[in-house]
Amino acid sequence: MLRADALQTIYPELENHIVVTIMGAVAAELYTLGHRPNFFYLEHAMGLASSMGLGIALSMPEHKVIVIDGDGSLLMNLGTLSTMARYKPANLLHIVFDNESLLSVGGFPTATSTGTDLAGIARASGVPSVMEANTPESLKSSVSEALASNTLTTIISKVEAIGPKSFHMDLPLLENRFQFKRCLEAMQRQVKT
Ligand SMILES: Cc1ncc(C[n+]2csc(CCOP(=O)(O)OP(=O)(O)O)c2C)c(N)n1
Repeated sequence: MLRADALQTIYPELENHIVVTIMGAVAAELYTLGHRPNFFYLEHAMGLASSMGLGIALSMPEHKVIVIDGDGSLLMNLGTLSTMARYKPANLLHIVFDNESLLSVGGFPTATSTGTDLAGIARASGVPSVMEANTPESLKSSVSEALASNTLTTIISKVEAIGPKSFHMDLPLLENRFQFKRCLEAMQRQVKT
């Protein structure tokens, strides 16, 4: 499965929720499908999109938060699975696109290419719902099921190590940051009124 196709298939599920992605290829792919003020692309801080998503999910329990992660990023911060499982926010969905590669910096193979099983690690960390979805259709149904279930879920999706031709996004990090913060504040105000 191509990650770009997978993203296109689940885009309707993403667009009305808070979304935090890792940097590089997947950020550019989502941005190209259609940027929204409720999307934040966490540049530079590899491995921490899930930590940021966890913090938002805990402080905004009325809203669903979807983290889009990569295998290299998750491998750099495996402790995030234990921390997510410890707090178990029901409104957090963690999608990991596993291309067995550090695609955004040249395609060096990661440990999932030599047998590391991220779904197994997520289960053993205590994440209450772990799914594997390797086709666009199964990913779409897994995402719908996870969002309806109100249960912390990690979905591991194997994808090909193919990214966009250009990673250019006409949205500087600071602009994205301020826009996203204001969007979240407006969402919070709506809950209070
Ligand atoms: C702490 C840290 N180390 C290294 C980098 C450089 N870097 C940016 S993207 C990336 C690869 C990310 O791999 P993965 O999460 O598997 O996503 P993919 O690029 O394959 O979509 C690396 C090593 C970084 N941004 N931060």
